[in-house]
Amino acid sequence: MITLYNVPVSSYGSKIRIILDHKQLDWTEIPPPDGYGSAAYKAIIPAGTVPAIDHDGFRLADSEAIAEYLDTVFPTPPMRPNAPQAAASAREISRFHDTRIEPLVRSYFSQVTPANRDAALIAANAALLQTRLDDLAAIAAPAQLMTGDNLAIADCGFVASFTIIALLQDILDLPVTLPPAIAIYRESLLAHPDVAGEYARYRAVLDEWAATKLNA
Ligand SMILES: N[C@@H](CCC(=O)N[C@@H](CS)C(=O)NCC(=O)O)C(=O)O
Repeated sequence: MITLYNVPVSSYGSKIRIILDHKQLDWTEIPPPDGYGSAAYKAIIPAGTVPAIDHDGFRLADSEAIAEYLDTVFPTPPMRPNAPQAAASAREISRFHDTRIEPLVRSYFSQVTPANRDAALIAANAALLQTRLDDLAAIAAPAQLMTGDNLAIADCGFVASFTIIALLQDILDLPVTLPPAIAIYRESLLAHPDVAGEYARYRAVLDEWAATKLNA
């Protein structure tokens, strides 16, 4: 049995939910007791971060570690290429997302509440985010998905990030444009049958979260 510790709006959590569903695993989700980072949660998951899993008593944090563990223990359908160079390139893309794109996208969360907005910060971050998306277009060559036709670990983090970027474009007029190849990739990814359900859930949760901030 797999228990996923998660909070609804976590983008790394969304990445793991897609993998669990794609592999058709039995899993349940619970919130971290007293919230992430709490002493109660750290007694279970010492890193204190979400997502984390408990698989029959084996506990693990960090979305990339969890993704690779799940793909090793439940290898069907495989979510990493076999060939060493293709596997390493896929991991490079996944790490680029997790370390270069997601943290930057998440840094806008504080700017959603109108009273907290800092126009100069928004503009500076937008220029950096545009650079990183342009870098992604140079690093990756999606066809249709990151590693070909099949859903890979390298795809899963982008679902939440694309959703957040669209929200920010909408409410902050964020001057960021997806490079053409990445825009085409986004359409293929969000339409994938094992992604569409999580995409709809995440979008609804994010919209609800944003509505509370916009009315704050
Ligand atoms: N590298 C981690 C990052 C996870 C992460 O930053 N999660 C956030 C919530 S979305 C969190 O738990 N933050 C708690 C903290 O920083 O103490 C992963 O991929 O799982």
